[in-house]
Amino acid sequence: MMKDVIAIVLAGGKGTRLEPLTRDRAKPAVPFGGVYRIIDFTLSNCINSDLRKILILPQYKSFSLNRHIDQAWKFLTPNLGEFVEVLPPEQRIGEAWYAGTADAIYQNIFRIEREQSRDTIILAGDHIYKMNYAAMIAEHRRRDADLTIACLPVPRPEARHFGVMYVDDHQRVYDFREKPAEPDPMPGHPDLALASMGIYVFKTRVMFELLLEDAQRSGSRHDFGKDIIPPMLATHRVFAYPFRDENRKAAAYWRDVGTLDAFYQANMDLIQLDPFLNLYDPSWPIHTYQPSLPPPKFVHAEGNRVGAAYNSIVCNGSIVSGGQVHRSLLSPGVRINSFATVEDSILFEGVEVGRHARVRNAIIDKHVRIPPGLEIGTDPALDRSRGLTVSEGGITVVPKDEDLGRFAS
Ligand code: ADQ
Ligand code: ADP
Repeated sequence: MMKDVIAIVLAGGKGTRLEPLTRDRAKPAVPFGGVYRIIDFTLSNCINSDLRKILILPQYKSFSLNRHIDQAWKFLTPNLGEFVEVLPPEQRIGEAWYAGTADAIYQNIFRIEREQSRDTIILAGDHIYKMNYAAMIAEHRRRDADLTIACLPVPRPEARHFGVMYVDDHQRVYDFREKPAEPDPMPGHPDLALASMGIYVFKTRVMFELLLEDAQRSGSRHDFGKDIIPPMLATHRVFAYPFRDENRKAAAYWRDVGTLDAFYQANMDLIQLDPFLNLYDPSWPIHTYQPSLPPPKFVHAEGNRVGAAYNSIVCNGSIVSGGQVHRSLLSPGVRINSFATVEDSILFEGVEVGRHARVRNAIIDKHVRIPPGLEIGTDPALDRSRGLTVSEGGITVVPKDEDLGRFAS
């Protein structure tokens, strides 16, 4: 059944609120969970749902994303009609990028048409969750829907960041408001509102008709939530699909990692004793590219210093030698030297923490060297005065290739 469905992953968000992690990479390409990039979760959902025709539409700074897709996602078999393709916006003169989400798809209509797929599923490349899209597509077909929108209840104050939907007893959507200032509650649940997850299954033919109309309409922002969905409710069959989590935990897990604090927290969620998102479930593997690196090593160094990591994830190529790591995530190729401590932090690939250095409540981007004795994240005001970004939640972020040598004593 999934052979006549094409998946389109929108990967073009600017990711301004994730600065400086998105300074030179697209948001879906930001490293996550040690060995992954954010987009790996959506792409793994596709593969695990047997969707194997995948187009990715990036927009900004897509070099790092392209490289990752090439390295990690080229295992599909073109001979069987399977593909993962990255389609950056046609480079025109000036600033004419994709205008909105609908325009990104409209501009690639010819590529999509070639597949002659019955349905199209539109996904975001920047959410962390596990979902079986095949079940959603089956329900879409059973109802003969023109559009099916995945949704989940969220606390009402948060709902203003989402498209909010109102459904009847048969899950038919009769109202949709993109990011309303005062979202109305769900019937019977005064504290909740029904949020769109930005996951859409369209009958491909209907989607084409709507996109062609929208392209002609003056004043349209060419955005699904603002311009396509609300006017089609009266004329088409639009249904809600309540999110079903494949994570097999009590509470459904879906995170938009759009801010530094949300990104930090979602990473930390992985290292809980009973993690909110389980990476170790063989029935729902998360695929990625992993370079050939030696296994992680823990060294009991000179002066009886134990090198150890507690309640942490430590990736290949890392060496913890005479330093201590607590509640942290060490990506591939990290070095922790003697007398150093790392607590509640995320260290990206190739980070080195010098002797007697201390890292707390921090995100350290690729290849940063923390000089011996330096403290990062122990005093947010000091970090701000050093010109580093400190999130609202008090997480210090050290950008890629930052030279911290000037702060060392
Ligand atoms: P937002 O995520 O705020 O809300 P938007 O900024 O349009 O909406 O982003 C949707 C997805 O498309 C993101 O993955 C983004 O990276 C990507 N994207 C944005 N502009 C793009 C472009 N021009 N080209 C390619 N990709 C682009 C949306 C819906 C809400 C819904 C939330 C759920 O509009 O109704 O509630 O997603 O997170
Ligand atoms: P990531 O840190 O996400 O793994 P890459 O290392 O692939 O990303 O590079 C991300 C971005 O950094 C690229 O888009 C490129 O602009 C910039 N970059 C990487 N290496 C170089 C280089 N040697 N010279 C100039 N720019 C580079």
